[in-house]
Amino acid sequence: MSDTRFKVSPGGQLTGRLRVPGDKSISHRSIMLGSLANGVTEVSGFLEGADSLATLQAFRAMGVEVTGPDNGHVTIQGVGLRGLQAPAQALDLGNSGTSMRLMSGLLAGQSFDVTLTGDASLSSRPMQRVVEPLSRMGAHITTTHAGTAPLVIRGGEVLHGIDYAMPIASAQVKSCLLLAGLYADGTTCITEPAPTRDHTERMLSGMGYPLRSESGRVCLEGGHRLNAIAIDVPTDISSAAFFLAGACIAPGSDLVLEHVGMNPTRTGVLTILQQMGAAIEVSNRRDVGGEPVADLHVHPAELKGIEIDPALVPLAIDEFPALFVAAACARGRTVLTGAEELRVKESDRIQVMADGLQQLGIDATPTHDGMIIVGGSLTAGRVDSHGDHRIAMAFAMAALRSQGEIEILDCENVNTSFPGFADLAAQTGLSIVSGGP
Ligand code: SPQ
Repeated sequence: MSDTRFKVSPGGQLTGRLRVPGDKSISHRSIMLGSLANGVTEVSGFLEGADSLATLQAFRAMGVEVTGPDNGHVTIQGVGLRGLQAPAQALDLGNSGTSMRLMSGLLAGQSFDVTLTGDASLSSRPMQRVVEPLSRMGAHITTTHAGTAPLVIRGGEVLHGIDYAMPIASAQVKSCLLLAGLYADGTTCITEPAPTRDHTERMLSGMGYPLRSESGRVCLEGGHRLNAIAIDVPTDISSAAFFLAGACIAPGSDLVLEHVGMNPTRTGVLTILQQMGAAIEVSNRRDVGGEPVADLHVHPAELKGIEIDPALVPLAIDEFPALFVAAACARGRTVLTGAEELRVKESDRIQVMADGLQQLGIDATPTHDGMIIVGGSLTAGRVDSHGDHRIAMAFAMAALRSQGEIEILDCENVNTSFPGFADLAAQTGLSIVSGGP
């Protein structure tokens, strides 16, 4: 547990124009695919957070020359699909599930052995979901008895394409198998039970890799090349979500979030907030390098509780901590179902959010696959984020409507996805102090 705590005084409003940091999912993929491309990939808007930096360091450790990040700018000298070198030691991926799951696919096709490790949270997250289909492709990967990291990946195995129907809607599993498919004989096809984020497919296509994608099924053949491109990373809608929820619940707010990634596989948070009655205006829609972006103008609104459509869950999977806070401030009952995946994120986001909301006087009942929240008045209190960046930021925003100070424990990992969160939130109107006990 880290010593970093947030202390947030009650009240305030969020005003002004701001840009949250770059998209985490796209930042990871820019390093991975930029490294495997032929030529020089120039990335702008890269997220300088601990998770994407763990991916960057891992590729440096495999011999890729990466310059930066410098103010979001990264230059990657691509080594081609076969140009990675054996790292001198295990690759430590910190807190980052995306790094571990995507890289396990890509590394299963290399000629060298490699071990992937992570922190306590990452070492408790399920990896069998990638190891099992990769093994079917011919990969050799060992895990702990519990199916968790460290992952020991044996090099020199011949991979074969498979036709895989994913049992869970996971962009990480899909992307992992697509990356393994780059190295496989024949065709790799993946069918998803519901749409999940498609940044890997977009970037592969942008780099000229032939890929077929239609109605929930994506296929590619191994052995083609990736051509380096310029990648302009939009800002992360998952980071914007805290400010969206905050401005919705705080009277007097008037906030513009600029250049937000609006990929339709990520915008479930907007749909859900709008169904709850939020006043969010979308303007200046444009395309940056194959990803849609827009500016979002948010005013406070009287939110109402809703039954969240389970079809929206994968499209808003990382935004539920922020949405739970919005639901706590809404009139009536909000019911979430079909979201059992939240239990295996950086923390058990159902239990940890329910505990924290109850601590703040809200009627929040966790269920096996979601939560029932009855909107009410938030009291002062102390909540434990359990080292989960999104839980820490969500409870910080709750103070906009609480009756007293909210203290949030174990906030260091906010740096994994949103370095500078406390400063940016303070500039925007949140009375937040980050520090030790
Ligand atoms: O990388 P990590 O730790 O798994 O990050 C999270 C997050 O909240 O930042 C999940 F805990 O985002 C995942 C997301 O939940 C990032 C991601 C991706 O970039 O492909 C996909 C989602 O995970 P999954 O398991 O649904 O595929």
